[in-house]
Amino acid sequence: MRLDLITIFPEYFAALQLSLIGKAITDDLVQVGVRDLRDYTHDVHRSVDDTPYGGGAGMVMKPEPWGEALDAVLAEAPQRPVLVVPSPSGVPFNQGIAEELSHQSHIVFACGRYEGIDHRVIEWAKQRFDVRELSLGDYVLNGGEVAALAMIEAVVRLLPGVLGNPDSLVEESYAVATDGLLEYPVYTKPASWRGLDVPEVLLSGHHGKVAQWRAEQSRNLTAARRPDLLG
Ligand code: 6SD
Repeated sequence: MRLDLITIFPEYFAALQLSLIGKAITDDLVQVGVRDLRDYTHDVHRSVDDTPYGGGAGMVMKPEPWGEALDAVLAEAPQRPVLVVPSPSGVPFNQGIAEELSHQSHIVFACGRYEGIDHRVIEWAKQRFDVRELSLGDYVLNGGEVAALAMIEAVVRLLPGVLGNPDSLVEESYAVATDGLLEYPVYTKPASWRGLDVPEVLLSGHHGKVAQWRAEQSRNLTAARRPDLLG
């Protein structure tokens, strides 16, 4: 999988070198290109923003640097890429979308700042990319970088060979995606810690009772925290 990131803060993506994603890059399961949007400007100030038509607060990202940066990505793209545009007005990102994106060969992330990107960039891009405007959640970030990092982590860990133990993928799709319930609580040694004991059933070695207890915990947690997930 190829990932291209367009941003005015390339340093955010240094974090991709860490942990499992860093290993996936080292192992060449993922190729990452980070482009500084200011490299596609031509004025001395390397301006990427301007005042909004129609007035209002804040600044809007100018279309020209975006056009040139996206042209540069397309010039090296063998096929029509996906363009993910993180936005609080996007479709809510979830495990199902992460799974879909994990089957793509080339994803480009357009990380906006200020009040967003001139809308003509999105309109133009629809002719050349499969554009996905995606929201990380109902809160406002300062830009698309943190949202892109979260989405990349959710996608890359699904690629074959990235997770050490693929059993954890099966268990978790049972817990969060397929079944649609929240994860039951987990424990490790010691069996007693600061006066708090691990639930007896987990020490019993009775696999049927353990499974039953976990299912009940999942159901109760989901009812309390995410009643919207229950049928
Ligand atoms: C202006 C952005 C891009 C600003 C964002 C995405 C979500 N879920 N919250 N906030 C966001 C994305 C904010 O560029």
